[in-house]
Amino acid sequence: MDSALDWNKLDTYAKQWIKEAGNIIRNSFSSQLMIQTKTSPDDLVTNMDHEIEQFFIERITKNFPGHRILGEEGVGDNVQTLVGIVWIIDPIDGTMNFVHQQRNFAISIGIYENGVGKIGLIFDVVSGDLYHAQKGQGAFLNDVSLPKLKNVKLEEAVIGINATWVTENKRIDPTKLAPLIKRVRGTRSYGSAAIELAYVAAGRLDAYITMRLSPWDFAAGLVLIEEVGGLVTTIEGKSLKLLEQNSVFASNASFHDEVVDTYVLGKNE
Ligand code: 2AM
Ligand code: CA
Repeated sequence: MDSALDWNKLDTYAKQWIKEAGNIIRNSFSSQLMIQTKTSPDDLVTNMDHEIEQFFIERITKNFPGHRILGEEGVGDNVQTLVGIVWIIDPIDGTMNFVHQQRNFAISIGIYENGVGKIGLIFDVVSGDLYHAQKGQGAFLNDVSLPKLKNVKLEEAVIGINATWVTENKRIDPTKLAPLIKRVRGTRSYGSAAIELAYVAAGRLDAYITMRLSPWDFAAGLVLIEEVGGLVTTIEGKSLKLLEQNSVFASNASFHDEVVDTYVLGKNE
């Protein structure tokens, strides 16, 4: 293992590349996009998703040979274990927003060492906001340090959730979360898991709930949220697995257990 690895250098490169990649995406708005569907009509991929993933792979392999890359579009390595340094990259998180709105999408990069999240970067490309954290050093929005999350009552919480999970779907009984939605102050849905996780870290959302995310959707957000004292687990309160799809419940620590116990596990009925 590369024991002398300079994490600050890694962080500096990753930040520089994420901003360069953001510029490439912004400059692409005026050119014709090639849009394809993947698993279903709502699962989109564009030539830019591929191009940006390739952009990172070229730079990482040149500057950090030996590091492995797990990317959404599968251009990187066939990552089966988390041994060593693994870059977990979503070149465009919120591809549907990218295609339909040209905003509210992000580049998400989590850098893990032996399965432990060391660096989390989420770049909201159009707003220009970079959310970043190194494990143990706090989280930041651009140059501003993000404070630890304050206690929030559920009645005063604003949570990110997509309406899919309270209508008929394959992953959760839609009646489970409906009472939670009634109880909280409000709900929002932005259509980019990375941005929603960054918002939890920044205290703009008090929680984010979704039933199906891939590692590249949450790898960076997990590092950011843990740095501000938030919790990120599956909806049943278990640890996330980094090599498979998970449900994700990211929230302010003050009501995390209460939501899992009352609304998901039905313990207090
Ligand atoms: P994407 O745009 O990178 O595909 C939308 O609600 C959020 O869920 C986005 O972050 C989107 O990521 C993610 N998402 C959409 N379809 C998904 C799928 N089939 N598996 C995992 N995550 C998905
Ligand atoms: Ca993506």
